[in-house]
Amino acid sequence: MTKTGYSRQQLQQADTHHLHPFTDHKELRANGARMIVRGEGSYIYDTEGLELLDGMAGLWCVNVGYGRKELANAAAQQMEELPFYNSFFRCSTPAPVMLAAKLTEIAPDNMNQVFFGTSGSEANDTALRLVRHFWALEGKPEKNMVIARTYGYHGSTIAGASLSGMPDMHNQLNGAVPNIVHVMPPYAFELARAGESDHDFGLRAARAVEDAILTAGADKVAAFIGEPILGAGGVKIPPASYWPEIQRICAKYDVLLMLDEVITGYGRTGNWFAAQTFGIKADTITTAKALTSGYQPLSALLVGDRIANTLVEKGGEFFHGYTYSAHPVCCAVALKNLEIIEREGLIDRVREDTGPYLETVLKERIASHPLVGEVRSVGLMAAVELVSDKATRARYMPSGIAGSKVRDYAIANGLMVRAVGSSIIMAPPLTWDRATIDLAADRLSKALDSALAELQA
Ligand code: PXG
Repeated sequence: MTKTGYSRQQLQQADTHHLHPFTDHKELRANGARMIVRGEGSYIYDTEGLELLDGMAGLWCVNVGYGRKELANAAAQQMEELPFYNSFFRCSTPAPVMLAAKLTEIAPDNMNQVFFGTSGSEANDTALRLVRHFWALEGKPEKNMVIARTYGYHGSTIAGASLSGMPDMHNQLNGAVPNIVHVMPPYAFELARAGESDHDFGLRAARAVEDAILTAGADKVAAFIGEPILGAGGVKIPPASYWPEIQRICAKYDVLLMLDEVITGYGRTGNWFAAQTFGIKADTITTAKALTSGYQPLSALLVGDRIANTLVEKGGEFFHGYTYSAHPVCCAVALKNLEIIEREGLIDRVREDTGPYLETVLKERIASHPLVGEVRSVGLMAAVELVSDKATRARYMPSGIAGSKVRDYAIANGLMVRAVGSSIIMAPPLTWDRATIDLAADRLSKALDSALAELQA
């Protein structure tokens, strides 16, 4: 029974009217969904009372953990005072105004403007429209191509899916937004050539962007978009040589740099933004998720001075906006969430303590397992690559089988993780301490043992 009095069976029955995101509904209806009914700290609980350590922070977002009364109170207070008013027609409300000011304080120096939406997908739609509008205002409307990457993820709206490089999504689009091209991702584990150093691979992956610019002609290319670390595509961490080379290429051909920090923003990599972790100077930074720790839907597109100055000085009205742009309740929760992150020193802790500790634990306790081909992490964002042969990096077949087995055993052992193809992904709340990391490693090790026994049977 849940707090609301519904049993799992009742909920699963009613759930047959609910179309879930990214789900095979026939399969779902055959098996039923796990019903999560409560969260507290680092744990979530289902209808059957199973306690799960949440290794995914909800969906890469609950950075301050569950059960924060302060966030509930911030929402309640704002709802009582002013549940909604819009930011159109020369109106505004205090919460988004103060939030925009706060965001420009913590963002890289050239980021002084913020546009709000309710999701990462919406923010990327805004970003795409904005960069194309920028070049039109600069008298170059034909400079409108965007270069993105295979396995990049930028959302599920038509623009988001078009920018994303997920083949399955593109197959269902039946008509993507025109003038978006995809180049190889910086995924050394699978794409580096025999004997190629990480450094050289990073340069080669970045130069795929230069090749695309030269093929199209620099006067046709508006921007490059990328996640600092590919998240949903499998926590693919670029070699250190990648981002400086991308930066050089963008500067050389006057191509704008759009960073998608929907996952990496707000502390995940040990700084407010991964732009700071990797030293990237961007023209736009898309953020969402952990801006409110997922307690309310909110996105913030940070806009750099170059684009903003043109928009303000030459733009007139930008015909773009959502009813819930700058929603006061979401913004009030975001302000309180950022206050908690700062007050508790969560980002410094990730950078100086728990991030390095997670890396050590993965290297010392997980990497040597016979199923594991590579472990990698930055801050509290990690991947474990699963292989059938460590030397050749061969995978178990059918594709993804090892990932789903390890994930299922991890859940059975009380650890929620996500499988992406042949890898296991973790992005826990930033509140995890060393003991919680140890516990997660215990549960993951056991899952690896059980999965290996089954795969070899
Ligand atoms: N950009 C990035 C980098 C993301 O990770 C989006 C944009 C879109 O945000 P919204 O709020 O519109 O979902 C995302 C979202 C997964 C998974 O399975 C990842 C996301 C969403 C759903 C599932 O890892 N990321």
